[in-house]
Amino acid sequence: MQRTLVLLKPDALQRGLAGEIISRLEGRGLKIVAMKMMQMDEELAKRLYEIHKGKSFFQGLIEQITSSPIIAAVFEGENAVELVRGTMGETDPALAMPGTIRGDLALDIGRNLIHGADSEEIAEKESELFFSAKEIFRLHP
Ligand code: DAT
Ligand code: MG
Repeated sequence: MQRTLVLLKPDALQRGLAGEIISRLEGRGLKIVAMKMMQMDEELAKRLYEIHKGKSFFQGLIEQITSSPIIAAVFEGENAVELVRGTMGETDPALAMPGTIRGDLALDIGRNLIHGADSEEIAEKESELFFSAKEIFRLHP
């Protein structure tokens, strides 16, 4: 069983798409094991997107993700990292396949609705940025 970090970005909440996105992930068999609504500060955003530091879109990315509240969640399931990434679709909604969250619902690359960790190792690091060990639950104790 794998766990992965998911963020519903500001545009997801502003457009009233949180339920739809969560429903699509649950529909793939993924289960919520942690969830919170919060507004990210610049420090957290820069830690999350550290690997993109120096890229042309970095500043805009930090501004967008801190502009308004998000929902952070940890989803659990077989192959959760890949399953979430596949359900999200490509980074650029113009290239994302129909049937994916971004392909069906996102407007453009700067407003692509959802973040998902892209490896198991990164997922663990990212989950620790948003949740303490006590905030991540076991569904079948
Ligand atoms: P993903 O979110 O699919 O993991 P990423 O890690 O490559 O994509 O980039 C993180 C975010 O940065 C992405 O969701 C949107 C933004 N971004 C990436 N490439 C961009 C670009 N060329 N122009 C504008 N924003 C971009
Ligand atoms: Mg990424």
